[in-house]
Amino acid sequence: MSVSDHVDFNQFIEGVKKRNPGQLEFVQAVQEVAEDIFDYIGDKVEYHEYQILRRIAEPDRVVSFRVCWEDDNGNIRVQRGWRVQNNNAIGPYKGGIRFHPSVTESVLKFLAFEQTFKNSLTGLPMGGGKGGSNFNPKGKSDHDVMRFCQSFMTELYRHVGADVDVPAGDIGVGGREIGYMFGQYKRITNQFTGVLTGKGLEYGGSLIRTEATGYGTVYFLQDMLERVGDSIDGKNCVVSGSGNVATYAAEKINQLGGKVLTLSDSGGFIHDPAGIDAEKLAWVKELKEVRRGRIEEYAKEFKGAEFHEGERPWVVPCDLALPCATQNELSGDEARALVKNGCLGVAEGANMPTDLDGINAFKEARILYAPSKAANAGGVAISGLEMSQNSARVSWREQELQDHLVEIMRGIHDRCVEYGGTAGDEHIDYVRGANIAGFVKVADAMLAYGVV
Ligand code: NDP
Ligand code: 2IT
Repeated sequence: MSVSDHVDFNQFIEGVKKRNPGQLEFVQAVQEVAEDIFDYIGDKVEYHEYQILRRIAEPDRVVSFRVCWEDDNGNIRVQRGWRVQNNNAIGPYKGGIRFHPSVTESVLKFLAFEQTFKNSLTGLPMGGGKGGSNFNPKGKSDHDVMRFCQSFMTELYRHVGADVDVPAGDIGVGGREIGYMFGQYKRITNQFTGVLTGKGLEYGGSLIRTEATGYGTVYFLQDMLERVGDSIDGKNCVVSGSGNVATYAAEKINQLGGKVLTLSDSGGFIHDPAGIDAEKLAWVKELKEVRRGRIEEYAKEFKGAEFHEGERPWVVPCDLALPCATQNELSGDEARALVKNGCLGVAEGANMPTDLDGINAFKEARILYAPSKAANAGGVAISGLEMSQNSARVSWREQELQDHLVEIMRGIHDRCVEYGGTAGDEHIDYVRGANIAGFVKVADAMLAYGVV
């Protein structure tokens, strides 16, 4: 069979669109990866013959279920839950759970697809999965959230397991929710296993898991800057989001001598020209984690800061930009505005925050641009080490884990350089590097298994 017998990129994408009607986010994620993979496998007959990309872009299974729960006022509420198990060629399915009203099957399929490549890039034995619900935790009491989490796990427990599928947190799912879900899993199965990561330290969690995604994103940015003889020190940074990833990315930027100018939430962004230092960041963490308030309160608390309702922070001139909130939060026009204002590096803490037009704008401008599957892999990497610790029934020391995180991020960076460079050109296409490096390991494992 010759390569020319096979579908080309356009036919492939048309097929993905036809098979996944209305699933815009999923098609977007597949398209972004497929462009680079088709180019790479142009002369590699085996990958075509065994339909490897076609198979990775078709989840192993999508489980959808009803989640019924009773709220504080005695009302019966009905939500939809999902677990997308995308690919387990190189390890148990692994990936977060998202609770947000915007969750759809398309969103979870895009996240599980991306997770497959991201987990491969970490070098650890983890397949790709993602789950969640359209449940909105905002404004709900702890008891509401507990009853929802218990009901969610009452169905999910059949589909997960320490060697099967290991969920963790994502938007709307942090330590509180993981605790409730782990408690329910343990109650139903009578087993104490590493079925979830991001657990509390008292019951099998790992040190630095909370910090790992944000810290790892900044380490990746630092690795890219170092390669071109630059650093984070003295740089103005624009960060979006104000949750787990955003706050720990901001913390690490501060530690490395950068200045954080912005944070945001779904209501808008705050701009603090004086910089969001460690003390102000502690206030934000308390606002978000304990009081569960809105970022606009920051502008009332700190003099000189402004709140921009309903807007995104990319209009603020900066050296470095870190989108850390959600998908498609940075458009082509916003990418071009960042470049025009002198931005020299972007590292994505959120998953797929930049749309396809924006990605092309960054590529054309040849700035340092780290796509999410590479830049935010630090979180799932420490999740992988939480799984190792749980299996061995040990807890590693903080410094050991900090060193692992730095090393894993550097390893991902170097793999991106290996696959994303062009002879005679110093510039690295980190998007291409991440896509191909992530693909190769999964693809070769799939080839080893034959057609299954
Ligand atoms: P959190 O729930 O802790 O925070 C999410 C933040 O994003 C909040 O500030 C939230 O604002 C904002 N946000 C969410 N949805 C929207 C929206 N539709 N429009 C504008 N702002 C929005 O989540 P995380 O910090 O954990 O996750 C942030 C991103 O990082 C996600 O893309 C996630 O997939 C990704 N990620 C997370 C990892 C982790 O370990 N937690 C690992 C790798 C990636 P509001 O409160 O108003 O909703
Ligand atoms: O998108 C992600 O990588 C996560 N939400 C973390 C997944 C995990 O299993 O730690």
